[in-house]
Amino acid sequence: MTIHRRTVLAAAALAALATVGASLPAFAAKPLVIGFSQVGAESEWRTANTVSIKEAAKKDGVTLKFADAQQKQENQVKAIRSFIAQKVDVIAFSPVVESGWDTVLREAKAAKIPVVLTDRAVNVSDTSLYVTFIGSDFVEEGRRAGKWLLERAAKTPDATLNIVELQGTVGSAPAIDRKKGFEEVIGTNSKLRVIRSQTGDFTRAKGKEVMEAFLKAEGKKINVLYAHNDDMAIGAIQAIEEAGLKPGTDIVVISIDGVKGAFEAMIAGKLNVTVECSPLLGPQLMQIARDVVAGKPVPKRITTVEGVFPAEVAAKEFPNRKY
Ligand code: GZL
Repeated sequence: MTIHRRTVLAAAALAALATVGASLPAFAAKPLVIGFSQVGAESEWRTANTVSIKEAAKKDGVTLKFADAQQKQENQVKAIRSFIAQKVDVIAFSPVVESGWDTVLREAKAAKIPVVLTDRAVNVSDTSLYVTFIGSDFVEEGRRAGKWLLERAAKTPDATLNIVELQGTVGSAPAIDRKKGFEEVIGTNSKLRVIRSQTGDFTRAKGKEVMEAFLKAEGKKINVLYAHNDDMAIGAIQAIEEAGLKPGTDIVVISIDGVKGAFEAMIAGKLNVTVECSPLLGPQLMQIARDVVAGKPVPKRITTVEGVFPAEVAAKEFPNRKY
């Protein structure tokens, strides 16, 4: 049978189905179109998050319009406006910072395009501007980092521990909340003191640069580094070694994400613990987008389940890591 004849027959079959009000077969439904605005490519975590989303879209037959904002809010706003103009079915994004989204999200609402937040939250006056937020509990991640340090400090109860902190991107939900959770826990022990705190913008390069400044200012007074992500910790580890000190021994190193680079640093004895923050949000995002378009109820908040990985378990756990 020629392709033309097959096409005519298929069209006739669909027309017949349509006339009797039958629902079109799955193969005839147009693919779901999702516009996704990604923060950037600033860290191992972000790269793994992008891979998860792109692979899940491909596997799910979703048409993904993907925009990398290079860590600039104005680029995310432009991308969201472009998705509105293209009349995508769902807009999803990981907001680089918490504030400044009300106007563009109102435009999406006026265009009747549902918005799904992934990874990071937004601060908006009207929470109906987004359908749901899929991501980690960053305050809890900060608490877990603090609890690990409390337990370690209990072994030397009389020692004062001077902590330096590498914060994430200024104004971002993970930076704000990881700081909050960590301080909430270490505040219960007056011997634990944050003596320097500055943003490393979640990158290895900036993490190294700021740690060099911390070491220049405080030197051997530093007992602990708390980094809001593994990439900044890995950059800082280079600075610590270049200063002739032993990361993981002379300076205890605590970080968050749980990327492969962190496990390699723990196995090398240079990092003491990483608190997991899973970037593997792709499959959940595709399912939620389908449910939203189908008009199914979805929870306002979907929190990812995560663990804590001290150096002692790194070698055993490493082969199981997916990012
Ligand atoms: C956390 C994510 C953060 C990671 C960083 O969910 O937003 O951004 O911790 C990444 O590695 O850059």
